Amino acid sequence: MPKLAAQFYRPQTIHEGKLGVLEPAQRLAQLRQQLQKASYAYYVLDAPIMEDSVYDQLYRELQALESQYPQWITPDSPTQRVGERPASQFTSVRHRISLYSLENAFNLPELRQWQERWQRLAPDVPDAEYVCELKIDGSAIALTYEAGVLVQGVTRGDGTTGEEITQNLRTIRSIPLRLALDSPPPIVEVRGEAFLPLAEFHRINQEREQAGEALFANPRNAAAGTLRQLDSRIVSQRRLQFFAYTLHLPGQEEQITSQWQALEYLKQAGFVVNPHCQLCPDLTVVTEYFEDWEGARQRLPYMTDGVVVKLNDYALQERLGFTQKFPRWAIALKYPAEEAPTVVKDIQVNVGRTGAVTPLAVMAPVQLAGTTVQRATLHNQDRITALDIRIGDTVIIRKAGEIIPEVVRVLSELRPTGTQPFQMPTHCPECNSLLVRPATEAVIRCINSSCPAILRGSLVHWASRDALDIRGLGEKVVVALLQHQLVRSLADLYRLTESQLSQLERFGEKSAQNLVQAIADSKQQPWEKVLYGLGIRHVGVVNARVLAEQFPSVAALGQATVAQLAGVYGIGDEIAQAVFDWFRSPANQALLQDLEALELTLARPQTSVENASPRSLTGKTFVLTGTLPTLKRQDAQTLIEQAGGKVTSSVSAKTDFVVVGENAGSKLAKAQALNLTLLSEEELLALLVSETT
Ligand code: 1X8
Repeated sequence: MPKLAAQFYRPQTIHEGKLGVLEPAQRLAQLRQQLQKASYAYYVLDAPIMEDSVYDQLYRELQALESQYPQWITPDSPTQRVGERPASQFTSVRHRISLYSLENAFNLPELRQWQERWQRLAPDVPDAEYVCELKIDGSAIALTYEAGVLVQGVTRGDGTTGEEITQNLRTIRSIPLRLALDSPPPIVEVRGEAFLPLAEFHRINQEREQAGEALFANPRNAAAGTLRQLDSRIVSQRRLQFFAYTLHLPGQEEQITSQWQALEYLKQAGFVVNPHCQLCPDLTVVTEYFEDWEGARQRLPYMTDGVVVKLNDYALQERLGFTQKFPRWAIALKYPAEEAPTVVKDIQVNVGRTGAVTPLAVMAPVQLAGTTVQRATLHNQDRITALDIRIGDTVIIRKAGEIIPEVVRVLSELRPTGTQPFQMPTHCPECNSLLVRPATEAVIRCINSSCPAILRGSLVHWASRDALDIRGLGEKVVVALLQHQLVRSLADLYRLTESQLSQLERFGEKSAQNLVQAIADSKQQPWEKVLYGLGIRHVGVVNARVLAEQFPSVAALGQATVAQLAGVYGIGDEIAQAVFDWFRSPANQALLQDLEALELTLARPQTSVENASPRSLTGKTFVLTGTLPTLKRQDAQTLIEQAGGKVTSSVSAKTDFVVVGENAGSKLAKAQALNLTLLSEEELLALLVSETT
């Protein structure tokens, strides 16, 4: 067992000599029990009760006794977790009760359709309680206990027949070898998911990399591969874990009448049940659970790929029964896939607005996390070389959060013949200057300040949504403007005329008019958006907002020293230096003078009370529940955060405000029980306005 810093439990017998006054059989039983208790406290309760060295000593004593009296070794003895000599192969076992797979729903409308379908079969049930559980991305396992002792563990297999891997499963510390029940039933079957925590997955892959072995593609494959290891000593070195979620108690059906009770029973019996399960009074609360976990699951130490929604009541489950393939009373509501295979059709080299030269894979279009993707960043030459990505390769791409998708690995067994390793160019594809690689960076750069790619990128960035938000000024129009030499700087945009724009291909009178208007309108965009639009290195949306708040005008920001800049909360030395340097460039000074003359907003409004007390929602905690009349959840959250507030997913006594929309569920009930302040959308907006004007 790993090191503990807990209060120590020292069984007295340890100091009484090997056997003390006990008979060997009694001592064996006592040791088993003590070690089981300690192991349960450590692995299941996460609350250690015994020091490592004590555990080890008792364990060795048990081993010694067992080798002396092998006829008394029991299958639930802690020594049986270590793993045995390799098996030559696994035996196939027919499941006593089939393991069904779950029907999938890929969005909330499909969830509602499922509800409508089961309700048609039970028209007298208006709506029912559901249990929501996180869908763990691991391997499904069925465990059989006879008289409370683990006798068999089987993989899911095809649902009818699986492989007997009892010896491997015994190595999993969160699987009890003996149930923690006083009078265990004659037979129990428990199902659940065996999985590898992410940290353990990375550790195993690191070891494999060092040993020159093939890497596991993901934690699910690593868990499945580990469970099918013939040598259970290897299994015991990989810290698999187990969450229990299904209980079968043949002949004792009246004892447990709902899934929620079953989870409770499983906990009592010594299993780990995923702590994030929730009993939901209706489908609206199920929806909230699904939405809340979409983001929160990214912070869990294991992989999940959706939510399993089950009707809680066993009687209703029984009434609905099964289709050929699925239970009708449960469904897997999946989060959009974040990884998908596709083929690299080309590798392009892009020059960004900072001069950074980045390779980009152009791929066959593929659905990923709910959108169609055909480009992925390849980062830099080092990354391409490490993964050996070539044109023609089949690759796995991944999207994590808002970031552009990236290639995570190459399926080299699918590589066509005649491909070549990819090499980045030595000269800029736009202006043919020699590219340089700064000593401390992995990127290569074009350092020609008049490289057309830099101006193009700056213009596209200036017009983008988070910057000046100029509708109708996308990449294609920017390219056309540059080709016709209509603009040479950001400021030139504000001198464009309708007649100039009408020269451009596919530009009618109306669209020319609209664009000129949109550009003129952008002069009203606030100082923080202009600052972001300038494209200073390291100054993204958040830093721009922070800086614009601290420095009320471009003049104030331009005069700030590096130390003053770095003194702002959230602004590090590197950012401070980048801002300082940007203002020292004569070209940038000229640009600012130009923009000022054109009357862009380069300062905060003078009269606003915002200057006196901005962000007065600082420290306030909000919870959103139900559907708001006009605002999307994300928009409401952004508004609150912009005003300095925090949005959390669960209601507690620490919550300051609960914003309540239509069909609000358990969160509303809890908020009322806690006597918290409830707000409608209208009241929220009023609060935001009164805080900022
Ligand atoms: C599969 C899974 C289920 C649960 C969690 N993770 C899974 N991978 C659960 O019910 N908590 S149920 C299930 C199945 O029935 N195929």
